[in-house]
Amino acid sequence: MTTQNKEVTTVSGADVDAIVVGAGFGGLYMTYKLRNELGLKIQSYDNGSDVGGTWYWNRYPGALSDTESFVYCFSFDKDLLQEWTWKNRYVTQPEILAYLNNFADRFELRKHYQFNTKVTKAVFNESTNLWEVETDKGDKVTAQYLITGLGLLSAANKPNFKGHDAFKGEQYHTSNWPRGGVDFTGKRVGVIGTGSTGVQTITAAAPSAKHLTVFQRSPQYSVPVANGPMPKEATDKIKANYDPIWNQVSESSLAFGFVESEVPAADLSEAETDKVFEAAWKNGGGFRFMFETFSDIATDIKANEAAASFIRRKISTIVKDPETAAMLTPHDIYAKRPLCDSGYYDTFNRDNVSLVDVKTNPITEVTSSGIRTDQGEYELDIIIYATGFDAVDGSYTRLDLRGTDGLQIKDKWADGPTSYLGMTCAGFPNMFTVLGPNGPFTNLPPSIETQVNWIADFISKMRKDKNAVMELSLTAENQWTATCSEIADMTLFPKAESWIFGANIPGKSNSVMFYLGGLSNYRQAINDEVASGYSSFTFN
Ligand code: FAD
Ligand code: NA7
Repeated sequence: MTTQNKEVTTVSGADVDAIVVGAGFGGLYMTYKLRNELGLKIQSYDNGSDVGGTWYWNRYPGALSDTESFVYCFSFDKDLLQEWTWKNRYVTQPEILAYLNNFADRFELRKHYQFNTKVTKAVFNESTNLWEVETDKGDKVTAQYLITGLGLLSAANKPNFKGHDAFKGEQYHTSNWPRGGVDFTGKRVGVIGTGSTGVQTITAAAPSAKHLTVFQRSPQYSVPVANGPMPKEATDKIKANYDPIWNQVSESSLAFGFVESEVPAADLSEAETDKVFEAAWKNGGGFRFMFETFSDIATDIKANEAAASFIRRKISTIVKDPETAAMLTPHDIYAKRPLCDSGYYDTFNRDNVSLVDVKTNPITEVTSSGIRTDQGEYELDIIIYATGFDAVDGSYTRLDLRGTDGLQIKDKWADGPTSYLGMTCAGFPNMFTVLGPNGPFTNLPPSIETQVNWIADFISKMRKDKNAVMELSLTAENQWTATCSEIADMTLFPKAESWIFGANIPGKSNSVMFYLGGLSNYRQAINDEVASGYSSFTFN
């Protein structure tokens, strides 16, 4: 596959037509669309030293996608779908990174990137109608369009524990893991955090550490994924059926590659629901456990309790020490992002693993030799922060990003981030956000592809019509935010405190950050905007 070398034209006196920030799924595909298909002159940046985004940074042990491999990829290149063979049912971090590297090579995308470069400032100049972008390497570049693929889980949340700099051992955040890996052999390792990342890290690190201490603030519900090699026959079947597979994905809500249940659990007996849950658990339920078994686990409190109760009983069966089992058992609603694991609860049966409750006894400080709570000090050689992300808007509010009238994005979003369709923002002309706030909550590559295609079509239309500027109406943005809130309120997700609503960051406004209406309805909404002649926008 070669790059299409279409003629490059730069409009409006800008240095380049478009600046793309990010080299994950979003930034790479945007770069491909704008350069290879539309022939725009572009400059792309990433602060990593190479492509991969999430999968470049999150190299912690056990890092695995919770989406099955056959749909954690791009769908547009039918040849690539046939040529690329996934090794396992769920994709490990090295395999996804290899896939994205191959994607960048295939379309010769690296030459459009400047790596090791952080975009620090982007200001819209109203007199020239151009974005003026600055980087930490001293670049100053102007462009008609600014397209951000900053990632919704890329700004790390590292709690500022008293004394954290005094620790004499090694300390790492999972999202900035050393490229050469970390050797746990003979080491006393402490992991803070038991979300998706913590669960994966703990399970993978336990066998090699001398001792692993898990600092748990909130226990969570987790379901095994039963990862393993993809049998050749299964791969062949998928490859022969990719057209219907992608049709099903785009017509589904979650885009996870399975048919979501339409059967409610609320009126069934415990014996009836348990039978279905047991089968899902055995087959490696993962996300399927919440969404393929029954239709109402995320919306009906009784159905939710049936699923939660099943997982609680599993914990008490798997974990041998009753005190540890009790600490690991959540009693709240099952409405955070569902966790998937590869033997998490069983890990606590190991002699070298212990659990510390830091909700009852919070971490008071990091000392030179470990972690201290009111209960005492835990001596450690390595501290791992699996404490998550300032999700969705975090990578925007950490930037000096200004629209018209000097409006700073962090001020605009002080009460919670807003957008129209997750892709455009009032007061920020000619800026497009891939996976911006209030975009779809799904398996993400299909949503990324959908958004990038829409943005590329939007830019094509503007070029065809010789528009210099697009500006979104605030009314459209407010309506979209209201729609996202209304849909979220129909689910149980706002009732749980998690990053999905910004509740994990102290002081952050707790607000809706996703469109929970599903990919199919989302596609309808963005197509309606096009069909209306982009009526939510004004053009000059
Ligand atoms: P990213 O991959 O996050 O890329 C953003 C890039 O932008 C990064 O490289 C970052 O360094 C760069 N960047 C940000 N700000 C700047 C700046 N100012 N200047 C320069 N560069 C900048 N999603 C799923 O659908 N299924 C899963 O199973 C799944 N598992 C996940 C597991 C982990 C551990 C994590 C962290 C995320 C997971 N996700 C999963 C979400 C995942 O982030 C998306 O699937 C997808 O990779 C996002 O791609 P992206 O291009 O939008 O962002
Ligand atoms: P999460 O889901 O936000 O989990 C972070 C964990 O860290 C969670 O257990 C937190 O406890 C814990 N945490 C955070 N701050 C502290 C402090 N100060 N003290 C103790 N414990 C703390 O992040 P993940 O990285 O696991 O997952 C986020 C997404 O990224 C996920 O969807 C993956 O796909 C990748 P809490 O629950 O807040 O009590």
